[in-house]
Amino acid sequence: MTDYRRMWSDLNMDLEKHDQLMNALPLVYEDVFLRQAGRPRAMDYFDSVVAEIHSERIAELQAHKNQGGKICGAFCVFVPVEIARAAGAIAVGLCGGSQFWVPDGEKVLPRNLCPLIKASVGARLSGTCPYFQSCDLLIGETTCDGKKKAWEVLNEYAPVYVMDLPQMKRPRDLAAWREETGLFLDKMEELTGQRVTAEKLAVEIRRQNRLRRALERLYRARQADPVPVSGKDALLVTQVGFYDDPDRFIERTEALAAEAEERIAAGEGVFGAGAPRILVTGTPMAIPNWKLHHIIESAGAAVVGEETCTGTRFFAHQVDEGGVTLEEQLQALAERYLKINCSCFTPNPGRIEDILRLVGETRADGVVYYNLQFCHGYAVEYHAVEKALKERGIPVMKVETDYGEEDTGQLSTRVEAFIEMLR
Ligand code: BJ8
Repeated sequence: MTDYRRMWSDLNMDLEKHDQLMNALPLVYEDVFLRQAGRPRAMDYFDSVVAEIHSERIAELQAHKNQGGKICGAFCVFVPVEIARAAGAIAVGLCGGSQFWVPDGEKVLPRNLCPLIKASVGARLSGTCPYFQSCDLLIGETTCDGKKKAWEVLNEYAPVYVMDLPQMKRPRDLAAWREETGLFLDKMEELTGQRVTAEKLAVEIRRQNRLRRALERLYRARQADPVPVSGKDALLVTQVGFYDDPDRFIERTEALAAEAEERIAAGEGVFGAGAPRILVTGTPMAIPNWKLHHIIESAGAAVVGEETCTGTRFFAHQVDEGGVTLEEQLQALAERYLKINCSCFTPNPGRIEDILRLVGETRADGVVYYNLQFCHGYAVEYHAVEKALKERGIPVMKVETDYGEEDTGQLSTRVEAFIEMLR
């Protein structure tokens, strides 16, 4: 038995089923990523992270645990990872993006539920995700109804702590979220047995701000024409940012952004100058969900930005670094996180403002509204987004899909027609 198989076995994983999952990945990855022409050299690192997705990073998590450290897993960009890290824990993102996990999720959840939720729960139930198996605590949150209720089911299999996110953005909601942020700090201290000091929290606030800035630098590079990095590669980078070692990730993302800037200076790109430019907005795309980007870019358009939680909602806005006391830092954290414009808020005008601004910044020719099936919040919010875009003459199309491949042909036809219209 190789060391990694022993590690997975020690994590109580279903090795046979896990083999099935991992056997499919290299083929898909080659088709979606490695066949792209003219990729930046700095993408090699992210390719290697995916190649070792269930081995090297998991070994790092286990080394942390062997030294008495704790691991916590989150499903939403509202969870302030700075606090978990300041308490000595490693935080990883756990959202499931694979159809492989959906059938196991459907054993305990309704079939007519968002695939992200079914896959996330299925990943835990199937014993095939070493990130889930490594976690000492799962962090849920009260965003959409599906997730909120799924925590109750998931809690039968692993301990879940739920953060209560307000659904409006009034001053009293910010006060409630500030209080919730403090309770999360208490919970993290209880989990790890370590005190969160203002000094430690300041270090983690600066670290996560650097990580956001690195992603933002890459995002800005994509505003050039020709675009120096594909949307698929940029999406992959953000997905990796949810579970990689943060310092290493910052270094490698900055290297990629620097290479992208060199390409811009040299007039080089991965698509020809003048290729149609698409802004994607909507529900998150958890790894390995690359379906829509692959369809768009296979049709010859470049995805130049994502107004999603695996895009700008992950890295927009810095936490104010001026806080000296824990009180001030918690307030700054609460304020930054409550700026995220998820459709679970009502009303949610900030998201429309963001989309309009991003269309301008990215010089997008059109918008593709990505809606995971049965995600009602984003589905209903399409009405207001479509209205705002149409009023300004910005073409938009809505894509509602799941993780399956059955509709790929039909979606490709629709996307191709949309892109043809943009040309
Ligand atoms: S902040 S988008 S990560 S909640 S797609 S599970 S909303 S039914 S993932 Fe999300 Fe946080 Fe909001 Fe972002 Fe529900 Fe919709 Fe599924 Fe979703």
